[in-house]
Amino acid sequence: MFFYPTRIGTYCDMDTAGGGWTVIQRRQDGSVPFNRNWEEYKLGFGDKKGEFWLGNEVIHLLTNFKNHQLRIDMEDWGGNKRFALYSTFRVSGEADGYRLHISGYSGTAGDSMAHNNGHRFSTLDRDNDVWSSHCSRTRGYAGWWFNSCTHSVLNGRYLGNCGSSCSAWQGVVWYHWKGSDYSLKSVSMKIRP
Ligand SMILES: [Ca+2]
Repeated sequence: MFFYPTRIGTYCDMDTAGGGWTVIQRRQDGSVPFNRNWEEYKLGFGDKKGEFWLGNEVIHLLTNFKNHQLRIDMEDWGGNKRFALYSTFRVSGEADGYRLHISGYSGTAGDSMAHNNGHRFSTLDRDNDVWSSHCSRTRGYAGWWFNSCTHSVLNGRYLGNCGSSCSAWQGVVWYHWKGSDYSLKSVSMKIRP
């Protein structure tokens, strides 16, 4: 039995692509704010039946315990669905800033995570990105593995259906599918050994 040091428990997805996925993030209605500090992203927040972030510490422990893949499912406001699958996904420990190690893209959404590979996690109260500004504060106060603030910001603000005229880079952004001015209707991130 694996001990999960997270506030919210885990949610298992048995339906998507063979099942057996542990969901680590979900956005779907804007009911949970994602403009959270380092400690909140570390321990997790939200509601496992709704919107949540599982927590960097448990994501680190799971992905260091065993090699994992990451799948990201997204939907736009027209009901179109795309996904991105990464064959390798690992998050290092807090001492290393929960650094992201990701590779092996396949899928239909485009690769908006390659740019984040090798970078530490940043939050509104911690600037670990390599850009001169504080990416979290200029990208919807998201917690994310920012490099120079692009190309994915899945923990940005839930802006709703603003079409292609949302405030640039503020929403739930996956650049290689919808660009920087579109905020997705729903997204979920899930991992599997
Ligand atoms: Ca910076």
